[in-house]
Amino acid sequence: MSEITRRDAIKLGALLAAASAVKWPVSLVVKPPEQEQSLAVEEKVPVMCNMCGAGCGLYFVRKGKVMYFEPNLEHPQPGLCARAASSIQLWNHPLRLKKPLKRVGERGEAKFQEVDWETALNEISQKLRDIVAKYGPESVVFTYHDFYAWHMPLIAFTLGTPNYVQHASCCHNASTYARGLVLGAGGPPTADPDYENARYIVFVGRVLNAAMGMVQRLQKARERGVKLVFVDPRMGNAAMSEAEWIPIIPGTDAAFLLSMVHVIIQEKLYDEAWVKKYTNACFLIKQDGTPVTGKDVGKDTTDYVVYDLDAKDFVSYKAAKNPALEWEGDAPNVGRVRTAFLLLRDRAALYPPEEAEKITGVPADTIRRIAREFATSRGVVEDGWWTSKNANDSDAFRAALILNALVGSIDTRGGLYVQLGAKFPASATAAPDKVTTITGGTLPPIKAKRIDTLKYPAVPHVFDAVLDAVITGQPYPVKALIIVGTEPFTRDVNTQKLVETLKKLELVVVIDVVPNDSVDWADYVLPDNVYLEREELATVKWTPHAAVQLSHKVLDPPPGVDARNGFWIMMEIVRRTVPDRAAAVGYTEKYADYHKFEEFETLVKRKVLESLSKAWNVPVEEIEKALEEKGFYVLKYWIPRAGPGALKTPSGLVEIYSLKALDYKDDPLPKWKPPPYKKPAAPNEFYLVNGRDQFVTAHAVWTKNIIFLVDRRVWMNPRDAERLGIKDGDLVELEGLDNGFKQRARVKVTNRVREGVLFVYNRAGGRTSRLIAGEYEVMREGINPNKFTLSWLEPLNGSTGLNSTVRVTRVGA
Ligand SMILES: Nc1nc2c(c(=O)[nH]1)N[C@H]1C(S)=C(S)[C@@H](COP(=O)(O)OP(=O)(O)OC[C@H]3O[C@@H](n4cnc5c(=O)[nH]c(N)nc54)[C@H](O)[C@@H]3O)O[C@H]1N2
Ligand SMILES: Nc1nc2c(c(=O)[nH]1)N[C@H]1C(S)=C(S)[C@@H](COP(=O)(O)OP(=O)(O)OC[C@H]3O[C@@H](n4cnc5c(=O)[nH]c(N)nc54)[C@H](O)[C@@H]3O)O[C@H]1N2
Ligand code: SF4
Ligand SMILES: [Mo]
Repeated sequence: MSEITRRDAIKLGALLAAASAVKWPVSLVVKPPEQEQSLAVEEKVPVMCNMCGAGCGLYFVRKGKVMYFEPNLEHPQPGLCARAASSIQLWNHPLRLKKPLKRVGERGEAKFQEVDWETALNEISQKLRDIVAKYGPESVVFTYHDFYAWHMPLIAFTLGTPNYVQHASCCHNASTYARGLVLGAGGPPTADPDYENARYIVFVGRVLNAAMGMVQRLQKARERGVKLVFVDPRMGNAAMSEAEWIPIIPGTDAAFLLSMVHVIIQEKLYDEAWVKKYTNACFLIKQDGTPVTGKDVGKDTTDYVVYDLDAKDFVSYKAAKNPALEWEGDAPNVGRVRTAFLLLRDRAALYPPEEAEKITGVPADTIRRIAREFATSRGVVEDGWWTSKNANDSDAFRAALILNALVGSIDTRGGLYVQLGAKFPASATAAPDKVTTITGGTLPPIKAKRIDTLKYPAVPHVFDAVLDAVITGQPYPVKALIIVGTEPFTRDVNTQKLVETLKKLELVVVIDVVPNDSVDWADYVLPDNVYLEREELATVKWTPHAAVQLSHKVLDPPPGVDARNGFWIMMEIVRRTVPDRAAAVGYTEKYADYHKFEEFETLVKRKVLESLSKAWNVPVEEIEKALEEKGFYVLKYWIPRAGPGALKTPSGLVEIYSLKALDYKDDPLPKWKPPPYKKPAAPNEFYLVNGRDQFVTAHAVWTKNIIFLVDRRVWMNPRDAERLGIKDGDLVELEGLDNGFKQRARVKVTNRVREGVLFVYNRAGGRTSRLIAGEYEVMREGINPNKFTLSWLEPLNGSTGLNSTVRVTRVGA
């Protein structure tokens, strides 16, 4: 049997409506007409790859029964990497979740019985009704990652909970905090190097084999001879050709980058005019750390003031003709004041290269050379994606942004762009007086505050706060967890605490496509569509331009797989729990009939398109036509300029001295803090770091091509191996220095990892689900590095520490 496409599905819609006894989607799995089996019949439909969070533009091509992908080369972020190419294997994966499952054993035992959708959804909703009645809707938490991220506010607010808590504290919270403080920008794609035009790029803890659009843009820069520097305890694949690798001690990046700041200031290698014009370096700061305003010094303005060397007076920073960068003196009423630049200079002076060498293990001469090369070529320091590694990383990424500011590399050619933003509307917004949804519905306000930002106010999506609430009942109880397309066991810190939480919850639901580790702990497992089986309208992430894209639905689930669209699954759970609220947002009982759901999706899509059309003053039809035919639409092109326009910082400028940090009672300047895990002290104690490469991936680690390419060994430097008498391929046991957790793995001896450091790929191995079977059992081999961690989180932004330290014992050949 073969499957049919969306177009066929539309044609079939009428037929199906007549055959009311037949339930979608099973009935859609039909044999296509004979002539369509011919390779000559070609269909080429744009889709957005979902095999990692990058969302590249692909074409899904079908010639008869042959299906494959091509890159969408005109797309602002053209894709197609090995993970994308293998994604068809997720669709007809032998371990694919096929029917809703209900737990019959203990949590963790993975004993289930198959149930039908009605039973599963009704039982879940019955339980949720009890929980909501007893503890309030806020006791229900959704945790998720990329899948349905846009839909989450609508789903959660309709249920009445503010708690949709993403993966971000384990991903980008450190750099998001930094971007917020220095640039007033948001998550990783909101700023990134202008790769095409870059002259010199410093990557800190980035492998870059993630997000093909970037790799392709970078290729253009490579052809022009850009210099690439990878600061990383291990050498990733991207660092292997025509690049410099700087093996650094884990968790010391802030010291390295601040030392670069020191060299650049000391040797006057910064762009003084740019710094004066586009940053708040000239702001005058009082002894208590707060900025001087006109009012403070008796002027007729509430603006921040600078010292104007021409006027020889305190002048609004907006009006100054010749602001002083290095000025210190007495100001009326406020006493001694100094420019922000002088404070930065003094902070960076704590890290002269010789001192930084002691912290980072990078030779002082190297730090000096990189600083000089970077400044004289007006380079760019990449601002980070997965930056939650040591629970001290936000300072590193603040320093990275300051380095860019010092050389005038923000919103300039070859510098860091600040993304235009597509003005994509939210699916729902919670205002103090009411909730409004994309469908035009309104609901009473959400009373409870988010469980994460109560504890980590600066950046949301800190899952550890959910665990705390489950275990302690504080600040309010959390009783139900719905895990959607994300895997807390390979995602989050502190596995013991996660297990304790999963045992304690009153309801655990997992919505996934394959048996990830948390499936074993679920009361109900609900099989979702893979991305090729649903439509998705989204922004284009990794582009400076404002652009949107449409991923078309190209497949139905294969025979025997009764998967449903996760948006429907969640809306149905919500409707069956709180029918009146669901009706208020336009989601009524008629959508219980799954094949009517497309109407609701179409309504939502229409509203988004109308909103975009209004925001950009482009006809809906024009956007729609482009999305249908090419899969994307560019709303506005970014053009490099001399420096950024008004930023969303308190001053509107690049804030090398962060005024927002003062609101959080945080240090306005970055500094290096030692990471929270125990420092290796004995000869057999190591840092354990982890990361990615082309063949290791979020979402796709399950596909067959990838699974057998992945390296599940622990990388060890030859000198360490020799010292410990360990040979390539030997079996070792790792024991967490902080939590005593033990796990065994084989060693790969390679000089691609710094001495004293071990490296493993995250998500590649150490899988535990009892439902993993057959040749896929190889996924059990190797290490899950997260199991060696405790709840190490940065205050304010909750960025976690996923590196750790371990003791190594050889246990066999
Ligand atoms: N192939 C692939 N691509 C992906 C994904 C995937 O899973 N696989 N996931 C997507 C997602 S969600 C994200 S966030 C991005 C992430 O993409 P990146 O931000 O590029 O993150 P990683 O690829 O994990 O690279 C982490 C690197 O940091 C190094 N490292 C570890 N600790 C330290 C440290 O203390 N200091 C320094 N300087 N380096 C350190 C590791 O050795 C590793 O080489 O990739 C996206 N694309
Ligand atoms: N030690 C360590 N920890 C890390 C990282 C690291 O590099 N090292 N990286 C961190 C980062 S940057 C991130 S983003 C997180 C990522 O962590 P997760 O968000 O957990 O990402 P994945 O591991 O890719 O899990 C994705 C899940 O989605 C499922 N899935 C795939 N397609 C679909 C679909 O269409 N629908 C549904 N419902 N499910 C689907 C997959 O089967 C898988 O279970 O991990 C973080 N944790
Ligand atoms: S980089 Fe990520 S989104 Fe892009 S093609 Fe590869 S897996 Fe897909
Ligand atoms: Mo991530």
